[in-house]
Amino acid sequence: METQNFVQLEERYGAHNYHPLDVVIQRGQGVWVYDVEGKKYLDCLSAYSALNQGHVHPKILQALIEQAQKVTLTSRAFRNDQLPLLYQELSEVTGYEMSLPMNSGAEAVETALKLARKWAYRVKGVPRHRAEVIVCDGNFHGRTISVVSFSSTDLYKDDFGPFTPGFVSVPYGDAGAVSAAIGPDTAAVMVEPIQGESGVVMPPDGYLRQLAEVCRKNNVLLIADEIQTGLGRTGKLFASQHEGVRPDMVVIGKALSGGFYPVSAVLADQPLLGLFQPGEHGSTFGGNPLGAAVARAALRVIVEENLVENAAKQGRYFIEQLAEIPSPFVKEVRGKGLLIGVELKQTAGGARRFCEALRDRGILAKETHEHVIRFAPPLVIRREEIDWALPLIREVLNMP
Ligand code: IF1
Repeated sequence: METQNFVQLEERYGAHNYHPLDVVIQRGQGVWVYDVEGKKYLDCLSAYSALNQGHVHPKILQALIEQAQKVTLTSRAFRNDQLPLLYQELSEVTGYEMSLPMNSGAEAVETALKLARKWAYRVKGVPRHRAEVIVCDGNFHGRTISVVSFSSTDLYKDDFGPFTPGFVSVPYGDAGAVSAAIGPDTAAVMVEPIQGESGVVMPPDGYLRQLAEVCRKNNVLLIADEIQTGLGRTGKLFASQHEGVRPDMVVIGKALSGGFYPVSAVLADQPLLGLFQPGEHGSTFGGNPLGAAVARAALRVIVEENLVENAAKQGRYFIEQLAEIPSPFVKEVRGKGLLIGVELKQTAGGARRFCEALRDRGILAKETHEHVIRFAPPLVIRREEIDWALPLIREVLNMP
């Protein structure tokens, strides 16, 4: 079957909650994917940073196959021999004492919010059902009803009320606004160190450090959503580390499984994660042995292959080179590590047509927020692959 047949089937039988580029991927390896017509593309999206280790990483594949042949799911009614090792290895790699495994990012965000509320009632002494969480305008934390309750994007939210109360949104990048929004019932502040969906929006230097300080002073938890920025993407294991900040809770997902299988987690120390009592929270698949084995291998690859360092190094080069491309359309090139946004001027006519032109030349990138092209290749990318892409990107940024 050809591309158009797959597109037609999808349009006919699938819900239309996406508007994908018309490329039908059949196989992937490392930074490359191949479509059903055998055409090769450099993946510059990495499934929104879930593929930091590259497509079908052989070590993660091996772990998946081996575990799938043994046992895949036990439920948490019983214990399995993979989850304890994942707990231990996550703790060693991240420096947090404990973790709680879920599946999708949104579920892990919900988990962090539940824990923050529980902490507010049981430790801080907030009156029951009054806890508030401060979030930021332009946030993206997932698609569940509670999470879209505090979205500032109409498209994600408008038709899906009634909403979950208990959230206050303040401008992103303004620690003073957070400080002013804190009251006696504030449980937590939840923030993305860089806003991915909003168009790779980088807060001013010092923002996260100031937030951490404001939170500490006011006995409020700091929750970092590192689902997209974490696990090496920005050139540190966590983006919060660029400012030397250690949030009370870190939420991770996406690359925790190297793109094989949904695995997410909340990381925190014992005084916080120890608050959950049996029965209060859970998931059928969360912490299953297949996901745990995959996550263990995915973490090992990040460490053993020095992907954090490579993201820093290649990211510096990629951003530098992109910034040097002369183009009538580019307003700004920004990013950290391999999370890069090229913001176009209004006169460019939107980023979509540039992404389509990139696809035609063998580069897969996705527009975000209409005017930003996001470049976020797998962290295994090498300089020669960036050098292959640069002239093509240059050509596209100079189309009529
Ligand atoms: C989609 C965007 C990226 C996330 C952060 C939580 C989640 C995400 C910081 C939820 C998910 C996704 C999901 C995907 C597109 C995507 C995205 F363009 F919408 F904004 F990455 F930039 N926190 N991000 O970025 O994780 O439940 O999806 O596992 O189509 O919704 P999830």
